[in-house]
Amino acid sequence: MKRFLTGMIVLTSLLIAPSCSSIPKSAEKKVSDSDAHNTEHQHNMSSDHQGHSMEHKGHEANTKITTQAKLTAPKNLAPNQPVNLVINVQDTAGKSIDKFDNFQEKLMHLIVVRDDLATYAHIHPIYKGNGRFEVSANFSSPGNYSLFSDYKPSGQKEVVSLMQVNIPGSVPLPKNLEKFEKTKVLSNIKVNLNGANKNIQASKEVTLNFDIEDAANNQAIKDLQPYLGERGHLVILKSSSPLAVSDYIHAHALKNSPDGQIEFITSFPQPGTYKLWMQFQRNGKVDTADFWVNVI
Ligand SMILES: [Cu+2]
Repeated sequence: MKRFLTGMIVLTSLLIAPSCSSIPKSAEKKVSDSDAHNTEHQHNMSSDHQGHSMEHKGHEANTKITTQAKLTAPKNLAPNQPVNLVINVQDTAGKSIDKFDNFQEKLMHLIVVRDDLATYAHIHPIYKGNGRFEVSANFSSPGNYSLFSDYKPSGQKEVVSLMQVNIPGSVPLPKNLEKFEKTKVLSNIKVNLNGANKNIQASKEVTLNFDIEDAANNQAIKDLQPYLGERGHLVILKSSSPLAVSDYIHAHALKNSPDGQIEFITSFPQPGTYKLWMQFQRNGKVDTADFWVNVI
C-alpha cells in the first residue's frame, strides 16, 4: 500500500536551451540510487529513457553537467491536505549543489501534474541553503504524480529534474474525456487559443497566440499584469506513460504582443497529444487556461 515510504526521486536533464525556449534538448538521465523502496519505479524510468539519452548525447558532450533532484515526502501521504516536500539538488556523486541563479524571479519552479495530466500546479519551493528546497504541496486526489523541478545551478543552463510521488487511495475515474476546445472561460475571462485549429506539426516552430477577452463583451483585456516577470507562462506536457523530462516544455511569452494577447513561439518535439497550461495575471490573481492539442 504505502509504496513510497519516504517518497522519492529523480531524474535529471540539463537543458541546453537558448535562454528563452525551454525545449528539452537533452535527456541525459540519472536515477538516484539512494532509495531501495523504489526499485520498480527506477527501473521503469531508466529503461524508458534510454533511447532519449542516446539520441541526444552527441549535442552536448562538452557542456553536460548532470544534477539530480531528490525528493523526500512524509511517510503517510493523503490527498487534499498540505504535504511538506523537501527537494535536495545534488551532483551525481550526491554532493549538494548550493548556488542557484534566479530565473523568472524564482530559484526553482515546480510543476506538479497527476500523470494523466488532469491536475496542474505551479509552485515555488523556498531555498533553505545547501541544496535544500522546501514546499508545501496539495495533491487533490489519489494517484501517481510527476513533479518537474526547473532550476539553474549558478552559472549553468536551466535544468529540469523529474520526481514522482504516489498518493495512495482509489484513483478517481477519469472525467468525461476532455475536449480539444480552443476556448476556455475562467470566471469572467475568456481565453482563445489561436493557431492550433488544425493539427500542429512536430519539430516545427509554431506560434501559439492566446486572446484574453472579457467574457461578457468579448473585448480584449488590456490590463494584464506581468506574471513572474513575463506576459504569461506556458507549460506544455506530452501525454505519455510514464512521463519523462523530455515531455516537458516551458515556453516563454514574446515581449511585445498587442494588448489582450499573449504569444509564444515554441515547437513540439514529437507527434502526440499535448496539454497546455497558460498562466497569466490580472488584478493580482493568476489564472490558468488549459488546452489539449494534437501534434502530427
Ligand atoms: Cu514558476
